[in-house]
Amino acid sequence: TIRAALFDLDGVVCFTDHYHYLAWKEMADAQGWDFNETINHQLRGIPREASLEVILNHNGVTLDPQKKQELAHLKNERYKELLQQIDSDALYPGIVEFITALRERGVKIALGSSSKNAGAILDKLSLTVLFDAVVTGNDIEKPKPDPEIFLKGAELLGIHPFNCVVFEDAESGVEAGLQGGMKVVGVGTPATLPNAPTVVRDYQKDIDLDTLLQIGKPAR
Ligand code: G16
Ligand code: MG
Repeated sequence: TIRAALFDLDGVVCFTDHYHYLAWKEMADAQGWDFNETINHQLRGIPREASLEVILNHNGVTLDPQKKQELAHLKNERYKELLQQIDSDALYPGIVEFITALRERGVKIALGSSSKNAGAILDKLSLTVLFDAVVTGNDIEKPKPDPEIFLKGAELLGIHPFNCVVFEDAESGVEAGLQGGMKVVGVGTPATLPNAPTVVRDYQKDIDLDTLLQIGKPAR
C-alpha cells in the first residue's frame, strides 16, 4: 500500500524551466556562449553547478573554480529576480487537486527537489501547506540519481520506502526513486522517460487513485 507520495518540483508540481532558461541565456549571451532550448532541456533536474558544467562543455570552455562559482551565483541572482513574477499560471494543471485528493486519503506528501530555491517557490505559489516534509538541494550531499533526497523525505514522513511513490519528470529523478526502492511514476512520455515503469501526463485522466495507492500491496 502506498502511504506517501514524494514530488519533484520543476516539471511535476510547477514549471520553472523557462525562468532557468532566461537566466542561463542572459549569462551565456553576456559571455558570448551558445545556449539554446535543447541544452536547457539537458539541465532538467540537474543541480546548478552541474548545469553550468553542461553549458561550459557545450561551448568547449574551461574555467577555474572561483569563476564558476561566480557565474553560478550570478545566474541564481537573476533567476531569483525572475521568480518574483511566478504565479498560479506556472502550476502543473490539476496538481493542487491531485495532492489534495491524496491528502484526503491520508497519504503523506513530501517534496524532493534539487532546487535550492524550492522553499521560496512553494511559498510564492502558496503550496507550502500541502507538504508534510520538504527536502531540497540544501539538505542533501548527493544529487539525483542518488536516492538520498527521496530517502530523506520518506524518513521525515516516517514511511518505509516500499510504501512510497515518487513523481518525477527527469531521468535522474526516476533513477533516484528506483534506487531508493520506491514506486516511480514518470511525468512525461515513455519516449522522454524510458526507465519509468509508468508515465502520466494528466494527474486526473491518467491516474486511478485506487490503483495507484494499491501498488505494492500483496495480491490478496
Ligand atoms: C530543478 C531544475 C533544474 C535546476 C535545479 C537546481 O530541479 O529542474 O533545472 O538546475 O532545480 O535549481 P537551483 O539553481 O534553483 O538550485 P527539480 O529537482 O526541482 O526538478
Ligand atoms: Mg524536475
